[in-house]
Amino acid sequence: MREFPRRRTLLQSERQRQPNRMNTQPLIEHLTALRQLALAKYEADPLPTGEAAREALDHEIEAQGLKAAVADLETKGYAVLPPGTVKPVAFFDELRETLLRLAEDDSSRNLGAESGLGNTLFHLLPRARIIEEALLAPAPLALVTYLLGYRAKLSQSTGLIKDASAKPLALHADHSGKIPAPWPAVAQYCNVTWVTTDYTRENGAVCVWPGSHRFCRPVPADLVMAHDRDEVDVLEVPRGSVIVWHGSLWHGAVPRTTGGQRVTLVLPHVRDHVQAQELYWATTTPEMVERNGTRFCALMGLYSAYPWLQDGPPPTLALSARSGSQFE
Ligand SMILES: O=C(O)CCC(=O)C(=O)O
Ligand SMILES: [Fe+2]
Repeated sequence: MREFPRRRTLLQSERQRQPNRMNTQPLIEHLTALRQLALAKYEADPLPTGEAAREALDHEIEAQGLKAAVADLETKGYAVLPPGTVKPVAFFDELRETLLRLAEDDSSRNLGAESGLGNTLFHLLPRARIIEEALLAPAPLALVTYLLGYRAKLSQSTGLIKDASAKPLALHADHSGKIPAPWPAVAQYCNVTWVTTDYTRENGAVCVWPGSHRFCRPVPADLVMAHDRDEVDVLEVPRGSVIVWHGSLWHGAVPRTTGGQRVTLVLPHVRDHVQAQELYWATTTPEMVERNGTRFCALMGLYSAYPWLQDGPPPTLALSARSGSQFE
């Protein structure tokens, strides 16, 4: 007896909410249009699947001279691509100037000086074409493929600008706070760091605990400020270098003790099934898809099985990583 009026009240309040309910049609149309374009790209130039993915990657590694870098990823958990191997140093200079210009007019909610990350600029890809060029640079992209497969997605495009007072960045693994431990041996997340100002100890370089990606565990609380331990190496690498690391690698940054700025572009990626930190399909335009290839569409998440709205699973569903191959 008392149930009936209560249900009515619920229905009424639901109806009252209806006028304010978000109209998802424009989102559905945006995503469908992007996926249709991405589908056409895929039909013209498909991504490898299953065992063919491993073979295609082997060829890329060979052709680009990345065998030593791959060995470093396996044994140390990171690899450094030295100046001149990814892009000319002038490209890194342009990248630095772009990041500094973008910082003048940036709405990112800053993480604060205490975080050790410095002035942090988020979601830069739509803001400058040079970020797109960096994203598609073949050598680091091949290492991303090695760690996360051909359907890896861009997770963040972030500028880090550290001034003279930048604090140390606590040792951590990028899988921390994202994936429950023990972590699988196969990376779920990887970091591609573009070094646009020399990394020295004084300049607050990144430091790493080589081999720690094999621990498959977060950094224990008593080691998060262990930057000075013997096991930790400071990566003193010149501007023009790119560093790639496995999401389980323990790393941080030493404090800055010199003037000027340390300027870095960070392009973390995730596996197909992992949610990217930034919502790339929302800012991906048809023009961006048109001017790029299949790989770019994958990086934007356009072949991922998810997300969907009332329209249900996308027409690209069968193109997501499905075979179980770690390189797919
Ligand atoms: O460049 C740095 O200070 C390290 C940033 C970091 O930990 C990361 O990008 O994962
Ligand atoms: Fe990190």
